[in-house]
Amino acid sequence: MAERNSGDIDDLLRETRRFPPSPAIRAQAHVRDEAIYEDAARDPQAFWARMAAELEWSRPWDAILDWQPPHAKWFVGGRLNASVNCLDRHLRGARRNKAAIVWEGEPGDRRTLTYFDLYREVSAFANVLKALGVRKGDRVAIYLPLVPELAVAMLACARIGAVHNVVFGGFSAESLRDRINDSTCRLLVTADGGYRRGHVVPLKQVADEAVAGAPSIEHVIVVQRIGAAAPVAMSPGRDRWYHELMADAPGACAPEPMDAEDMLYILYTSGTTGKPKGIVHTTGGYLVGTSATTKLVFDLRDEDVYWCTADIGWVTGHSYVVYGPLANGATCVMYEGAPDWPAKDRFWSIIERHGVTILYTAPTAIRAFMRWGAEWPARHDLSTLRLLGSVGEPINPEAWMWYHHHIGGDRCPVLDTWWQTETGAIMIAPLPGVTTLKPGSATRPFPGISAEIRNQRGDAVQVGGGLLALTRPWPSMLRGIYGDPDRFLRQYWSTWGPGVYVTGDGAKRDADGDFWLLGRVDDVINVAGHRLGTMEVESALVDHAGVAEAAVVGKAHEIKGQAIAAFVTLKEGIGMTPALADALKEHVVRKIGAIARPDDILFTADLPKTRSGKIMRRLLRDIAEGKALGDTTTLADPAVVARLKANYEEEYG
Ligand code: 7RM
Repeated sequence: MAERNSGDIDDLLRETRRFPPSPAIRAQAHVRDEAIYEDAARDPQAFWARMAAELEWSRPWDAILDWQPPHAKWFVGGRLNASVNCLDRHLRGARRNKAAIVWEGEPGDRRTLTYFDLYREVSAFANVLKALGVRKGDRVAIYLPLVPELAVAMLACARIGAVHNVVFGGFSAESLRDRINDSTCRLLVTADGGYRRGHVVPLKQVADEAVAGAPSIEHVIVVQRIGAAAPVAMSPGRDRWYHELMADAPGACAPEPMDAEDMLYILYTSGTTGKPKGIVHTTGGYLVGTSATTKLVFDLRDEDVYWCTADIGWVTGHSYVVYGPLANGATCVMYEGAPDWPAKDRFWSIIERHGVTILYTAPTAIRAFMRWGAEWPARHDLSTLRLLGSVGEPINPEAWMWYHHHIGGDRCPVLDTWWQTETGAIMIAPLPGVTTLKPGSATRPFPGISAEIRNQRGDAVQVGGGLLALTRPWPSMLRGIYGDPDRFLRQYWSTWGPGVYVTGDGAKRDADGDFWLLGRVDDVINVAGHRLGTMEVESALVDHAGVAEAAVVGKAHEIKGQAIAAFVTLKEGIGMTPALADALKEHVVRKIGAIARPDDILFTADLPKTRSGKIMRRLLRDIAEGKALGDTTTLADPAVVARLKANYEEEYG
């Protein structure tokens, strides 16, 4: 994928086709005209209060917002329980017997849980957690494949007021351990394994390694996903089987009435240092943000079969596989495995089999489908689809058009949705009944959200490029970084004063007022929709005994959006061999997880540095992408970079 810049977008805009909402979409949409934007802009708090009123509260709020920049409290004094809003609330009417989760395992096994089934399972597991000593406010780590028990465990925590800390099943033992320790979790829920491309991922083994260095863990609950094919060691007294505990757990559990501002979960995400940040989300505002955006962006109706393909280990799965859709009483498809298993039409066969109406996926997946060819979707009946969504990275217009043409057809709007772990919910996206779409643009801020493009001086840019800022608080905003209030202030609220949230993304606004996202402007990279810090990967490399110094950059990649390129200097006497390059890649995988495996490793005697010793990543990016070198005048030794470029081209060019 070609990297985006402002000039490209000017060219694009001249040629871009516009897609106004079709009469069919408009006729049925929840939102059909601009009034919602105007009302929300006139009084954003009143707008959010209307959205909040659609949830069930056990105590009404006293005030909508208490804003002491950058600290916000939403729905002050209000009480509610997230699991009640996702489950109990739907049991009173016809949704009681509606499918909540339609799940497919990678090997082809299937399970359907109705809202009543899910309610019973969640309540029983809430009782299990309580019996093992978990109390309100305690942290529970969850390290599972994409099985229904993952949603069950999250909602069970929410039911009793425990704080979940879900760790993506692809992360290493060390990453899991650090995330458990940072938030001192009492209990871990894992599985004997998961399936990925026909192989068993040994989650329990990794979990054991992590827990060996995590003294706060008292119990490990193990879901039996694999069984006899993957026997696991159970540590007596510490480890318990999920199914055994559930066998005699009562199926009703009184929900804990939570303060709107009580913590719902912590989710770790990469930042600009080597240490991931524990993003804190609270109960009331988060649920308001996720439920309102799910309903209005996806124009959700009771008959929909909704599929967000994200793993629940990422924020997209938290907000748009679990909380947003379940709060709306939706039928949610979940799929455990890879899109090309057993063949490259797995997604399309799932859509056909379950009659999926709404598909929400990532540009990386779409670009892989493009590469595999339109003959794969063409084998299936995709006519049930009526809306398509995209998230995780900038979507290039070619991918947007392919998605539109080969998957959605003319009847489906394609909705690009921009947001972050920190924002909790969608911030910039079209509303399907109202917004004119442009391939490659996330279009406009959701009602009640106020976004601006700012230049380095902090002035708002009406038309043109700059840094994306959010200039008003919103209900689902992060409330902090767990255990690190200073980093919260410094990272997000110090550039333009405590009332303006810094997103870390570059963006451009066109003459129609539409937003075009350009990617990160900091040392965060986005590999296949997964967020990683260059410093994290550098720390993993430097951890290897042979490495003296490392510099990591993201380079444009046709499918993954970005790939990792690492420049490494070795210690005295260590040979620059291909075998060592491979060993370093494995070392990074072991330290962080497979998502962090570098594509390229280039050994070098020196790294390009400024006279003050700062590594110039910009130049390394130019080298990795085979571009002409930018300004090198601030370098201590310009010859270093010229040599490096020549070597890189020899190796990878
Ligand atoms: C939801 C999620 C957040 C970062 C964000 C952006 C990038 C996400 C889009 C996008 C362009 C999009 N959370 N990003 N969505 N860029 N258009 N529609 O991905 O915390 O993991 O990552 O991802 O750079 O800052 S995340």
